[in-house]
This record gives sequence, C-alpha cells and structure tokens, in this order.
Amino acid sequence: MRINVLTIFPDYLAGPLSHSIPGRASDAGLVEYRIVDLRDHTHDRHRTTDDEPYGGGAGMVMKPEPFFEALEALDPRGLVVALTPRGRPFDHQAAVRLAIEPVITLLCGRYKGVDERVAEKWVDEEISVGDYVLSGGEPAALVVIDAVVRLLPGALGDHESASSDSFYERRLAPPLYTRPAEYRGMAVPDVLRSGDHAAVSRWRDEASDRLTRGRRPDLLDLDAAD
Ligand code: J9N
Repeated sequence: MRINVLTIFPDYLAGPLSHSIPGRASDAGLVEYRIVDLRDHTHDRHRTTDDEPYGGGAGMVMKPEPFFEALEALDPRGLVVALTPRGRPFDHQAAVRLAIEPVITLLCGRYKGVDERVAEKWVDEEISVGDYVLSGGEPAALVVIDAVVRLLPGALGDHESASSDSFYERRLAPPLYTRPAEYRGMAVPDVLRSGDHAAVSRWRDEASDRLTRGRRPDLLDLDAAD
C-alpha cells in the first residue's frame, strides 16, 4: 500500500511513522509513506500557503494552489481523503475500507480550513477522528494511518492479533493481566491461571460483554452495525 500525506509540517509526521507498527510495516515493505511538503508547491519567496478569508472573519484559510499543484504532481493519487471535523466519523469499519485501497492520499489542513475548491475538485471522502478541534490535520492523519496500517496483512507480529482488538467485533476487549500473580495486594483472577482454556474463554467473553454494556452500549446496537 502507498500512503501519501500532504502537509505544511512534514517533520511532524516523520517520528511517528518511523516507530512501532507503522515503522515496522514500512521497513518490511508493506506500506510506503510519501510525505509531500505543501510549501514545495508554492512560488513566492515566503512560500505562502494561507491567506485571509473572503468575506472577512478571524483566522487564515489555506490557499488552493499548493494543494492543486501537489496533487497534480502525485502519481498515483488513489483515494483522496481530507481530515476535517466535518467529515464522516472514523471508526474500525472506515479503517478496513481504507486498508483495502492500494493508494490513499491524506490532505492535512489547518483548523480554520482549506479553500473549498480543494474539496470540490479533489476530495473523494472527508474523515473526522472525533468531535473536538485539532490545530491541524496532522495528528488526525497519524490516527488514520496507524489504524489502517495495523490491518495490513503481516503488519502485526505473531504475538499480536487484530482480531482480539477492541471494535473488531463491535465489543470492547477484556481486561488483561501479566506477572506477578499478586501485586501490591491485587490478585490476578484465578480463572486466568487455571489452565482451563474454555473457562478462560468464557470469562473473557463475559468481561467483554459487561464492559461493552456498561461503557459503550451503542456498540451493541444492531442497527448501527450494518
Ligand atoms: N476531527 C478533527 C479534525 C480536525 C482538524 S483537521 C484540520 C484541522 C483540524 N479537528 N478535529
């Protein structure tokens, strides 16, 4: 898979994409990140990427030209996705949809926004990572990339599994324990140390159920599950 990212902060993305699962996946050749600096697609001395909004108001708006020219220079572009609070809420299902694309291009703007003509001409899909305001699309792009890349075949090690993650089957993952069996007076549930795999499986299932019903009953709503 190839993931292109258009941003005015290319350095912001480099660290996270070189670490953990996104970093290992790229080392293994499962994914290639191409980070495009929008300032490389400006023509003035100050490498200007924003300007005042027509109609007035506070804050600056990102100019269309750097996005247009950066996108025109990209081949292939694949599915073009803009990160924005007005987008469709990002979830596991959206990550699965993106993970089957051979190429995606993520557009990072700043909060006040991007000239609407960019969306009109180029954007296939708008995604929001949550109902809160970020200063720019970069952290949202990293969220999307991490969730997508861990779904690529071979991205997770032998001791990891996407199928036991929360949300894989619209339920929260059960609590986990490791050694020591007792720590500061707090014991690991006996059943997990019993060696009875069926009993362990039952306990985890019930714990998952209790957690999901208590904290995220919306996940159990069948209408929302398609
Ligand atoms: N969900 C979400 C996206 C954002 C952005 S995109 C660009 C700036 C801010 N905030 N919240």
